Amino acid sequence: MNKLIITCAITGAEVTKEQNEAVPYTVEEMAESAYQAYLAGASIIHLHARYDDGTPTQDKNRYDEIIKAIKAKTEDVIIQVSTGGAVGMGRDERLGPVFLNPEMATLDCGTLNFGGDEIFVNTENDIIYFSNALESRGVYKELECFEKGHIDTVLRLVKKGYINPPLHFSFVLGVNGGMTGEERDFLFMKDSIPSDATYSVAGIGRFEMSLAKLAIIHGGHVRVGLEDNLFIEKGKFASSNRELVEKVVLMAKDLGREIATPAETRKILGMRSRVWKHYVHTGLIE
Ligand code: KMH
Ligand code: ZN
Repeated sequence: MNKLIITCAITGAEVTKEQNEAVPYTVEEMAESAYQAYLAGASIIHLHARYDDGTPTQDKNRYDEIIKAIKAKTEDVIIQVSTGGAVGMGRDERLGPVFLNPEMATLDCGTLNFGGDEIFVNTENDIIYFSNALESRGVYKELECFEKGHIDTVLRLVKKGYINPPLHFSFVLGVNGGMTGEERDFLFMKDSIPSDATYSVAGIGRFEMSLAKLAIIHGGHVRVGLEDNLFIEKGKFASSNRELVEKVVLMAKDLGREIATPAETRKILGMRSRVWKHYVHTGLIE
């Protein structure tokens, strides 16, 4: 079986230090948390920016600081910036980090309730707008699908030429308002994408490790991290992002899957390295 790509979603936009003090906010906390996750086996860091007080931001300058701090510890790791940002942010605000020409970014593929009165808005035109921005800059897309209808949207937009291969999906399951994360949900999602597409699974909360196991068994890839889940086991907080990655690495070892390095990840996903090198050598690109 192919090697396992582990993504670590180190902080997100919603979880707080009040919930788990290991959630990183500052540039140095983010860089260290990303580096430790990388040392444990993560080849991709899914990145949201925060200010020091924890406020989420899509400010490209803040992203630039964080990315540079991570790259100072390891140039190797793949940075995947979020274009989802936080609920309520507008289209252009969310696009901020894309102006850094990052190596990889998320593309959220549909609207969903996000608990309480929150709605995470991704209209068809939003998706097309983000896809154009990413493709025109050569930024590798990860297609975030929170339920099956989002996959159908992607496939429609592929047919119309608005989204182009390579198609790499992320099934984000277990969000309050999205599809849940039972085995049948995972199988339905996995069987709904084209056979030459790749996928990773991000289980929210209690679904994180059960879905990781299913993805490892079925040849998919895995995302873990404090953005998605604050616990290492029922009733026990995770002490770090590294601890969550280590748990997946052990699981993969038990199940006979080797872990992909960043270089192997680039090959498996069909990524080009040109954009990343350009970023590293020149920094901000307007
Ligand atoms: N913070 C969520 C509203 C993404 O990173 O692309 C959206 C999110 C998805 O986290
Ligand atoms: Zn995210």
